[in-house]
Amino acid sequence: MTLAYLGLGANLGEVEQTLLDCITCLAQHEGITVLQRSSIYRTKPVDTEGPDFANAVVSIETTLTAEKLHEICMDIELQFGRKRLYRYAPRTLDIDLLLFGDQIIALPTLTVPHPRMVERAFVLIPLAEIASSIMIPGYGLIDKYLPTVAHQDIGKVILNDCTHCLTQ
Ligand code: GSY
Repeated sequence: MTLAYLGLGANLGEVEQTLLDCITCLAQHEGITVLQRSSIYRTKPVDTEGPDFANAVVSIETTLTAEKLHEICMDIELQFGRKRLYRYAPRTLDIDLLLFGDQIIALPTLTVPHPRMVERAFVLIPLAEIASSIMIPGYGLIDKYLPTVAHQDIGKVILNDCTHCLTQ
């Protein structure tokens, strides 16, 4: 069993609902147990175009390998209508495998920890909410990176009529 963290993002469509539906979808998968969800945050696009994003991070426990989990995440992105038109196109759903236990993975198709996570408030702030002082393999404690993203524009979303939240 491996404890893993996934970063969720969307900037097309009903973005908050998409993230909640995505979590439901992950939880229905054999070999995946969703443990915690961070708050949902509204964030300005970084290295990409289009409207503001909704972002969140979830922790899961999984019996799957990192490669299989990554494959399932890409399948779910497609189910939610993601089209890879060009590298940084706006997207209906993006699921990033941020951390997979204490593993460091460098495959042609998968790098874990996610290579840009320590530069991004939309990853670090929700991650720190559910895993304060987590150790990022190869990088060190999250605390070291939080001040470096403090200037980035990010705000918590208050969900009013959420019927299937794990935590609000
Ligand atoms: O890597 C996730 C996709 N993505 C995002 C995102 O989820 N949120 C924000 N704010 N900017 C982003 N740029 C990219 S690429």
